[in-house]
Amino acid sequence: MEGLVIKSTGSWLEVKCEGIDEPVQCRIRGNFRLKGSRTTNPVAVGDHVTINMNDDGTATITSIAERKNYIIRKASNLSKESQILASNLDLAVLVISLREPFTNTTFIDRFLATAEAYDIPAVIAINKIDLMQSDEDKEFVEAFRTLYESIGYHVVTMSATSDENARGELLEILKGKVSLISGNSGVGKTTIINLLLPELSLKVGDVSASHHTGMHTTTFSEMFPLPEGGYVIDTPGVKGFGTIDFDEGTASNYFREIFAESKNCRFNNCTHTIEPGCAVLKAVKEHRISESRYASYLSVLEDIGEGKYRKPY
Ligand SMILES: Nc1nc2c(ncn2[C@@H]2O[C@H](COP(=O)(O)OP(=O)(O)O)[C@@H](O)[C@H]2O)c(=O)[nH]1
Ligand SMILES: [Mg+2]
Ligand SMILES: [Zn+2]
Repeated sequence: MEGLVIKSTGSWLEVKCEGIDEPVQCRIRGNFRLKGSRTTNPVAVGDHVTINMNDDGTATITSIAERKNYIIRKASNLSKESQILASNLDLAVLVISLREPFTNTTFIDRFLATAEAYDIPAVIAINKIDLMQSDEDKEFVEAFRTLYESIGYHVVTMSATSDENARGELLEILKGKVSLISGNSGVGKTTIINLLLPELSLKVGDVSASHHTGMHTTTFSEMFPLPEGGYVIDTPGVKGFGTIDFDEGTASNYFREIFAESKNCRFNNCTHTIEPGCAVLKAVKEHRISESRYASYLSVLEDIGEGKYRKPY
């Protein structure tokens, strides 16, 4: 039988199968190992698996389908092993707010770059738009939208607490997809998840509360089904995606407009910092690439210099 892993607690995995209402409790076959994998969990939320039913109603996972993408975090700071948080994501939604709190562009751009590196389409949801009602604030929101739309990102504005259409507008984007909801603390993620999953609202609260205590030992991740089809993912203790192995040579590949412009640089290995004939520097000077985006790119380079972006594998 085939199914989708919707919850992982380490030793037990819940698998949703077509035609069965309740998820099936599964274990992994003892000798099950992914070739070459250095992850602590061979099967993750979002995996498509084949299971064999046991007599007691539980089942054994016997194989896992190839993943189209996945997100990981290192099992611990010192560990070389990493944990797969979720796989086969269709979308990463970055929830931000421009007031209470203000999400800075460095955070946004790093998130978007990481999503590019993981090969996951990203959408920016500007929440708390009800706090941005003066002419000046409205202009700021539009400038923000224009910046990210010009790079090719889908931007939605919303108010999770005061706009009756917010749920419907979000569903347009989320329906039928497996989506990760991310963003800084306080921007409204929990409010949004409760809006999307009214019947599960208590449960969502419980789960996130338990994450604080049992982060590394209990639940890895969970997918919540949308009544309209699709799933939203709640991953414990993850603000964004964690680290990724950016390196000096490839970091610019994940900044779309910088990557596009870099094809015109004189040198193939241009880092777009001091090189003569750098098309990226020229584009920044001529305001075709935004200064804030370029600053975010530089901040990634600086981290590489300090070794903050270690290889996660
Ligand atoms: N004004 C305003 N407040 C909001 C909105 N969405 C959420 N909030 C409030 O922001 C605070 C943080 O929300 P929460 O969902 O806990 O954020 P999280 O940390 O991202 O999960 C709560 O007091 C919410 O009521 C919004 O659209 N407008
Ligand atoms: Mg929250
Ligand atoms: Zn260059």
